[in-house]
Amino acid sequence: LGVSLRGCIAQGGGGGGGLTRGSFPKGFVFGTAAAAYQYEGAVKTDGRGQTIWDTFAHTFGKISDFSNADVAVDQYHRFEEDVQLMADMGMDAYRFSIAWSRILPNGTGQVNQAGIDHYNKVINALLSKGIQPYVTLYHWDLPQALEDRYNGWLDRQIVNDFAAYAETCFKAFGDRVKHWITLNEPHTVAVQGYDAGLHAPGRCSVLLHLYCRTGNSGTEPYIVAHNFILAHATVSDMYRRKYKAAQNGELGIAFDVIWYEPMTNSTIDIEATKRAQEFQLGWFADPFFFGDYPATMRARVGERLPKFTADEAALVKGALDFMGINHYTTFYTRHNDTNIIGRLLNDTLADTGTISLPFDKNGKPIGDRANSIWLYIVPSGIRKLMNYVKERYNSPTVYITENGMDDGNSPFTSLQNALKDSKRIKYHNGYLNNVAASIKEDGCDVRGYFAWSLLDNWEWAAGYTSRFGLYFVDYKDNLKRHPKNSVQWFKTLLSSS
Ligand code: PSG
Repeated sequence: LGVSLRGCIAQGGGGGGGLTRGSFPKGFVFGTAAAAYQYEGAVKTDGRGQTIWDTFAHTFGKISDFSNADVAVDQYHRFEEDVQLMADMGMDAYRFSIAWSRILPNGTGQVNQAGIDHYNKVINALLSKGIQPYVTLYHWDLPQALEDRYNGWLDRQIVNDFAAYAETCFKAFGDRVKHWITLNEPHTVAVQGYDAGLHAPGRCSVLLHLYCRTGNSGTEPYIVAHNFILAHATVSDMYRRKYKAAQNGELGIAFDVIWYEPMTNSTIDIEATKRAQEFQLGWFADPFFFGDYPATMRARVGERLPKFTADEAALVKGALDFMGINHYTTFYTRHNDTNIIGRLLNDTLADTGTISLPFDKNGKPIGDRANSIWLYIVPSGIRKLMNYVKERYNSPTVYITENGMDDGNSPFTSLQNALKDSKRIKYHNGYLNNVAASIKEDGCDVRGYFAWSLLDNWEWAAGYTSRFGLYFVDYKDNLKRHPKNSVQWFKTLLSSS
C-alpha cells in the first residue's frame, strides 16, 4: 500500500516520479501500443482490401466528428520516423497490429506480397533500433469480404479463415516476432459491435432496430465471443504443432478489463461486482483456464450462451501463453435486476443484472476524469486487478498491453499548452507505481507495460476528438509529431537503472 499511496501523491513532474527501471524486475518490457486502422491510413495503397471499419467509418452518423481513418496519422508512410521516436524514448518494444486486408485483401486466398513487404520493413526497422515487435493479428479491421461472404465473426468458418491468415503471418514474420496477440479486446467487439452497435460491424437489435438495420443483441455477442475463443485456440494449437519448435514465440489475447468496486458494502452489491467481472474478463478468460464459461453466465444467459463440445473445451483450455490486459479505469458496481435501460440499450449488460458507473451512490466521481466519458483515473485499480488475475487464474504471465489516458482536441488549445500533459504523467506514474507494487509486494507475474498510445490517433467512434498520444499529432500541419512532456518523463524513467 505504501507504494501505491506514494504513487498517488507523486506528481511525477521531475521525470520518472521516483520510479526507475530498478522498480521493476530485470527484463521488464516497456513499450507503446498502436493499431493498424487507427494509425496507418493509406487505405487504398499497395492492394489493401476494404475492412468493416472502412465501411463503418464511411457510414453517416457513426463517427462523432464525421471523420474516417483514410489518412489517420499516416504511419504506413512514416513508420521510420515513428520508430525513431520510440528509440528516442528508450522504449524496448512496440505493440502494433497487422491489417489482415493488407495480407489477404479478400480475407482468404491470394496473398498480397506488398502487404508482407510492408510489415517486413516495419519489423526490421524496429529490430534495427533494438525495439521488439509485439504483433496483434486482429485489432478489429476485418476484411469486408468476409463480412459480405458469411457475416464475419458470426460464422464458424471465420475460425478456419483466421487461422489461415495467422499462419501466413507466422510463416512471413515468425522468425523475428516472438510475441503475438491474436485478438484485441474480443469483449469490446462483442458488446460494442453486436450489442450496442457503436462499433463495426454495427449490428444490434436495441431501440427496436432504430439504430442498427440488423442484428440480435441478445444472441450475437455470445456467438461471436465463442468464435473468437475458438479462433485463438485453433491458432494456438496450430502454432504449437507447426511453429513453436522453430520460432519459440508466445501467443496471448489482449483482454479489456475495467476494475469494478462494489458501490456499497451490501452482500447483494458485492455479489453483483463479482458477477460483472465474470461477465467481462471471465467470459473470455475462464474458458482458457477452466474449459468453460463462468457458471453465473450459464445461469443467467441460458440457452443463448453457446456450449463447448468436449473436444473444443480441450482445445481451448491451456491455449493462452500469456494474458494481455488492456486496462484504463475503475467503476463502481451495484446490483440491478430490473435493468430497463440495459434491456433498451445493451442486452449483455442486462444479462449481468448489474450496473457499473464512475460515480458512487452520492454521485461523487471515482477519480479525476480524462477526456473520454468512460475514463476516470484510479491508479489503485490496476493493482487490485493484477491481484484478482493472480488469484483467479493461478498466477498467469501478464502483460499490460494497453494503459493510458486521453486529452480532448479543442481548436482553442494552443500547441504549446497541448504539450503540457501533466495529467498524463501523473496517470502513468500512478498506474506504474501500482504495477510495480503488484509485482514486488504481491508477487504478481507482470512482464511488461505498453502505454496507449505512441501518437495521437483515430479513436474509433470518437474519431479525432480524443488524443491518447505521448506525441501530439498536428492535424492542421501535415501530421507533424511533437513530443508532449510525457515523452521526457518516459525517457527519464527508461534511461534510469
Ligand atoms: C477499452 C476500454 C474501454 C473503452 C474502450 C476501449 N473502457 O474501459 O470503457 S478500446 C481500447 C482499444 C484501443 C483504443 C483504446 C482507447 O484497444 O484501440 O484506442 O482502448 O479507447
